[in-house]
Order: sequence, then structure tokens, then C-alpha cells
Amino acid sequence: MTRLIFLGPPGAGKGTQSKVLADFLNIPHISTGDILRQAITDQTPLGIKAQGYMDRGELVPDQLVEDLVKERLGQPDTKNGWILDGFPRKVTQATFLEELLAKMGQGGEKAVNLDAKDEVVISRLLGRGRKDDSEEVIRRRLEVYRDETAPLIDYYGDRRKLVTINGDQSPEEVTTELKNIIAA
Ligand code: B4P
Repeated sequence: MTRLIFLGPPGAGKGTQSKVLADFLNIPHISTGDILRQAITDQTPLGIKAQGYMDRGELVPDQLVEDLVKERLGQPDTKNGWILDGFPRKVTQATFLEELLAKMGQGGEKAVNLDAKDEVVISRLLGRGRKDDSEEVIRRRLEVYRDETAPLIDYYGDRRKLVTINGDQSPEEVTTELKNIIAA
């Protein structure tokens, strides 16, 4: 049973690695960023509320992502494991997740801290060119990461649930390390 949480700055490779591993393990890849972007494309009430925050590189309000994660983890395909990509991103979201998993009788989750240097992630994201990938917005996302998300490294470290991988490596090298961790 694999339950993995991906932490790391924007552009560290969370989405890239989560997709590969979810296919390999045949478990769902739950990306809050992808779900929010789809909601914006479809102009659902969630998407309309999230759009401005995402365009500015800010986190969307906890309640919006917590509701969608609760709903998604409640679906039957999560019984054999899951990969959470981009959630939690704040200590408040992490405590929410901890309580939710306890209520669901799930546990044993591991957090993967995919570490990468600022200059590496900036050049990757500028190359990708998504709507929120302008240099100004990327710098804001990195600031938000440092202020809000980086404290989760200690949060999961204190609970002995953390592994750290160097995300500056090639995608294949990162995948190999991740598969070794899962097999251990
Ligand atoms: P996300 O969709 O999670 O986007 P991200 O952090 O930028 O990382 P992503 O997964 O897309 O990039 P990856 O590193 O794989 O979040 C976007 C926004 O959604 C947030 O700013 C926020 O507004 C909102 N949001 C999402 N979750 C939220 C939450 N929980 N609470 C509040 N708000 C939330 O890849 C980047 C690029 O690098 C790709 O082009 C890829 O091909 C390349 N790449 C990856 N690995 C590489 C490698 N090893 N070598 C070379 N290139 C690589």
C-alpha cells in the first residue's frame, strides 16, 4: 500500500514524478493544481473562486482545496493507495489531512521532499510557459513556498514520515530513487 505526499518548490518535478509513479503503481494521482486548473477551464464555481489566486501565484483558500481533497480521497479508487501532488501546502492543510486520514482509518503515508534550487526551477518553469509561469509570478510562488510550504519539511520530519530527494537530477534519476524508496 503506497500513500505518498509530494512536497517541493514549484517546478521541482512533483507533477512529473507523481504521474510516472501513479502509472507504475496503478494508484490515483491526485493533483490539486490539475483539479483547480480544470475547474478554471470549465468555469465551475470552484474555478471562478480560484482563478485570481492562481494567476497571482498565491495559494487558494484552504477551504476550497480541503473540500476537493476530502471528496477525492473518499472515492473508491483510493482504497489501494494514492499520490497527493501539491497538497498539503501549508501546516493548516497538513493538520486537516492528518485528521481526515485518521477518520478514514488510513495511515502509513510518507512525504517526499523533492528539493531543487531556485535557478533550476525558474529555468524549467520559464521553459514550460504555463499561464502562471511568468518570471514575476514564479518568484511569488517561490516566496509563498518558502513562507507557507517549507515548514512542512519539519512537520513531516518530526513525525518521521519524511524522505528527501535531490530534484535537480534528471527525471529518470529521480524516478529511480523514488522506486527504491517505495521498494524499501
Ligand atoms: P501546481 O499545479 O502544484 O504546480 P507547481 O508547484 O508549479 O508544480 P508542478 O507539479 O506543476 O511542476 P513540475 O515540478 O512537475 O500548483 C499551481 C498553483 O495551484 C499554485 O501556485 C496554487 O495557486 C494552486 N494550488 C495547488 N495546490 C494548492 C493547495 N494545496 N493549496 C492552495 N493552493 C494550491 O514540473 C515543472 C516543469 O519542469 C515541467 O515542464 C517538467 O517537464 C519539468 N521538469 C520536471 N522535472 C524535471 C527534471 N528532473 N529535469 C528537468 N525538467 C524537469
